[in-house]
Amino acid sequence: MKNFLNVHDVEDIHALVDGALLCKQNPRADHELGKGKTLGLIFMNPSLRTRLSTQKAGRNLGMDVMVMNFSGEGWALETEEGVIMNGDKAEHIKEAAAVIGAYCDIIGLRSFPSLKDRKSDYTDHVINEFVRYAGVPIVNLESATVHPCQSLADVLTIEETKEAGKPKVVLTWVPHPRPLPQSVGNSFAEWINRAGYEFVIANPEGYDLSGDFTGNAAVVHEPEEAYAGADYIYAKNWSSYEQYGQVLSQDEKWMVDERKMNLTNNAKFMHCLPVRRNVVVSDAVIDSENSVVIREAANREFAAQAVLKQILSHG
Ligand code: SN0
Repeated sequence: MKNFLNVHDVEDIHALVDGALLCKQNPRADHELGKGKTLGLIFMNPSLRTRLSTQKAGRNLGMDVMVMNFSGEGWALETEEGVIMNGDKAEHIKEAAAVIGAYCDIIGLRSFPSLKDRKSDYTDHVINEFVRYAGVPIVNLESATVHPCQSLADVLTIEETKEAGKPKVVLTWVPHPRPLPQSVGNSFAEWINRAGYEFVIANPEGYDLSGDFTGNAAVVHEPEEAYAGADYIYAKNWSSYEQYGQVLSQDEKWMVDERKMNLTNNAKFMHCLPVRRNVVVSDAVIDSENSVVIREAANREFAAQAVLKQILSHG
C-alpha cells in the first residue's frame, strides 16, 4: 500500500482488520519498524480521536510524530491553479505539500469539504494535491468525501463484537443542527459493502448518499423498516448530497432512542464521535451496555497502526 486514501487502496480489508487485531494484542511489537522515520499529521479542521490515536499509533511503531493545526496556525493556503495571490492566502498548496514532504516519511491529512460546491468537493482536490506534490505516502484522516481510518476501526469493532457470521448492519441518518460532511457515511458504506455484511441505509428523502459509495446497498426512507432485526445501528448525520450541503430536516423521529432500538436484534449502537447527546442519540441508548462507541474510538489507534505498518513495510 503506497497511500491510504480510500477503500480502493486496500487489497483485502479482512487481512487489514486482522493486522489491526494483531497490533491490539501487542501494540509495541513492531516498535523498531518506524525507527528514524517521521510521521507528520496536518489538520485543516478540528480533531480529537484522529489526532491522538494516529499519534499514538505512530509512536507504537517507533516513529517520531509531528502534528500541526493549519486552521489559525499555518499560512492560509491557496489551493487553486494559476491564481494571482494578492489576497488573504499567503502560501500555495504546491509548496506547502512539498515542504511538509521534505520533513516527513508519511503524512496524514485532514481536510473537510466546503459543502458549497459539490463538484469541486467530490474531486477531493486538497488531498490529491498532497499526493501529487508531497512525494511521500499520504494517509487520509478525513477528506472531503471519505474517512477510511474511521471505517477500518468500524469494521474492526464489528468483527470483534458480532454474534452472527453475516450481521445486519444499519447506517441511519440522524438529526443535527449543523451541516456536516457526507464523508463518514460515504466511507462506512463503501467499507461495509466490501466487508460483505447485510447492509441497509436509512435516511429521509433528499438525503440519499452518492451511489458511487452506497453501491448495491438497500436504501429506505423510514427508520423502523431498517431497525427491524438489525445487529448494529450505526448513526451519523450528513448534510444533503442532492441539495448539496443543506440541512433539509431535523425531524426528531430519526434520533436513535430506546423505542426504535427495541425493534432490533439487541443491536449494538455505534457512532464515530463527537456526538450530540439527545439530538443524535438518547442518553439511555449511548449509556446502555449495547453502546460500543468507546471501544470503537479505542480501535482507532490499532486501525491507524495497521495502516502505517503496511505503508512502512511495503512502501
Ligand atoms: C465531523 C463529520 O465529518 O461529521 C467529524 C466526524 C469524525 N463531525 C463534526 O464536524 C461534528 C461537529 C458538530 O458540531 O457536532
